[in-house]
Amino acid sequence: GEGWEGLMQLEKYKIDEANHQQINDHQRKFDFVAADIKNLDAILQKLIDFNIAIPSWALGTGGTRFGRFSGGGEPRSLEEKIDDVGLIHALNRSSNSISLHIPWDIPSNALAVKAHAAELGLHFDAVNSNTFQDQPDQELSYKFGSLHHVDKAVRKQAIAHNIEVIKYGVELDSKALSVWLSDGSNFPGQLNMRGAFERTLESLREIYDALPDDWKVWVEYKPYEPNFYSTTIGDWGQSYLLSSKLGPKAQTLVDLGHHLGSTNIEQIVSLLLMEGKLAGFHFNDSKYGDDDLTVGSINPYQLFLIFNELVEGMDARGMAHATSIGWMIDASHNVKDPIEDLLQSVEAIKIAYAQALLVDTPALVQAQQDNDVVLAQEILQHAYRTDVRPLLAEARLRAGGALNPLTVYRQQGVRQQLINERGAKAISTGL
Ligand code: PSV
Ligand code: MN
Ligand code: MN
Repeated sequence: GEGWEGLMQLEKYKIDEANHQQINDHQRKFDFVAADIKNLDAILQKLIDFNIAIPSWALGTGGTRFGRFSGGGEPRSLEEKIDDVGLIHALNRSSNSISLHIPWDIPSNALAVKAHAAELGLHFDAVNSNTFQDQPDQELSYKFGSLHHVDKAVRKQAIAHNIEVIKYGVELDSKALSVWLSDGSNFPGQLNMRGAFERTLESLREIYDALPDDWKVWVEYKPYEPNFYSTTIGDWGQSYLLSSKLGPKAQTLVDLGHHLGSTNIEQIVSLLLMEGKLAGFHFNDSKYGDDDLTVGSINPYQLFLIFNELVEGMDARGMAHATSIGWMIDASHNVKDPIEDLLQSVEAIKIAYAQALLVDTPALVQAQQDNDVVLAQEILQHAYRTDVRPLLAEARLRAGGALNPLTVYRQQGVRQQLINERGAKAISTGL
């Protein structure tokens, strides 16, 4: 709408003005940390290039099955969701793509949707299929699963849905289909687990065959929820088995919240990367399970250790950090303004990335070779304990964003403007 375009213009002007006010403070902090960094410009360029996709379902207040407390001004349409991502990207210059969940967000006019996104400097990341809920017009139920279902007719319906999602994605220039299945069982005896796995593989083969040449299918795993006895794609081994049987276009997607407590996720990441089977990430944080909390809010050290494996493993294989795997947030915002939460999440990811870029790799390799455990830990934690926030701010400044996105967002009263335009009771479509 009109109000929004006005806001966007205001934003760029206001961003520059806010940067101007903060520049001296920034420069002092930046000079301090920059003085100790040898390859400073290369690191800043990597930070500038690094973008994280925003899921279309994260712009509204998530809530739980117990309730949903909206903050108001939520996007009422796909167009308004794209507007919100455009705003995030204008502020942080690190969120240049959006990932759609279908049918929560159906791009009925793909050309118009694409053009609208492009105006805001956005493109479309992976498209997500949904066979974990029944839609109102749906013929057969997914109550007992989808791609693993004992009834071939249900499997066919779920396969057809995935192929339809690929078609939407092709129209949007997406390059990957992301599949998460809730298929599983709630009680011992309910399901033949081998049979379920084999049927899932057979169904995925049909979907795989429908992929365009330059596409990938990302197979996400999760140990439990909504099923509480078995999940048919329950861990990285089961996903890896499927993706390796399917072929080179299939890879394993790591959602950080989809692990049992204290799992060593960075080790999983390093081995998937080694095998060329790491599709990418759904970033979030968790204390107990699939909590979908703000990235870096609970265990930022784990996030750093994951990025340490990524940087080391990608450099060893000559992979471009920004483009060779998928980077996406998958979080739910129950008590925070979703836009603020997403700004925090992107910041946390880039902090972990910047810290990993600071690791003195040759020294670490030598310490490992010498079995100098103390020195190895010192090297990692020296990087982790560096305050890299001025590096991120400098990268944003150079990319045309805000030195401090959250401050500008608050100072400008953006949420209030969204409430004025969309209403205090505006509830996001989709999830
Ligand atoms: C399932 O918990 C999941 O992580 C999958 O990625 C879904 O697509 C998403 O959450 C839906 O919120
Ligand atoms: Mn996920
Ligand atoms: Mn999840």
